[in-house]
Amino acid sequence: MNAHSTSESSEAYIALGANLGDREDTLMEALRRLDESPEITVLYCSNIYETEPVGYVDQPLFLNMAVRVRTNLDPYGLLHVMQQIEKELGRVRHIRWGPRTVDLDLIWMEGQEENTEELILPHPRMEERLFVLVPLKDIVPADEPSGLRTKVLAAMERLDGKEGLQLWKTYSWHSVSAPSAN
Ligand code: PH2
Ligand code: MG
Ligand code: MG
Repeated sequence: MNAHSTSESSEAYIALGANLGDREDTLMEALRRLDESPEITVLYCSNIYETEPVGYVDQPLFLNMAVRVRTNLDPYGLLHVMQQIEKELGRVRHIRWGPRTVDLDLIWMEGQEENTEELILPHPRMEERLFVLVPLKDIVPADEPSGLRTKVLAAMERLDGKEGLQLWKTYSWHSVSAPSAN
């Protein structure tokens, strides 16, 4: 237990993106490290999509995916683990929305709303980004109690065709040590 541990676990969704180096390898390493964190279990992974850069457009194509985790950490504890993984995998921040080895964004967490300098939940731009919504759609169940799936589908419809995105690899999660991809 640490200061950010809670007695009950909850589910959270994390979006991942990479556009420098061996992108797929970096995403897999990030998943492995998340799952190896003592208080985080990766439950489901989306497919991997190759996406055109949004925001700052003069940069390489991204690979994007999303994962659903279960954790005993509170939102800040989870965020700190994610930031540590970004750091370990060599992320250097140069340009806002610019190229990155790996980016982990906390998108949504069961029962949590935050609005601080450090963290806004749900993620304020999730509904504007197909590269977040399309992977989420793969892993948010229809019966998710807060209606997240309906929100994702409605936002996707509004954005239809506005961002370049294509399936890169179908992916199904079994265990990190033996990812099954085809
Ligand atoms: N991340 C950004 C800015 N632009 N574009 C794509 N396609 N994918 C991303 O993950 C991404 C982006 C800021 O984090
Ligand atoms: Mg981001
Ligand atoms: Mg980020």
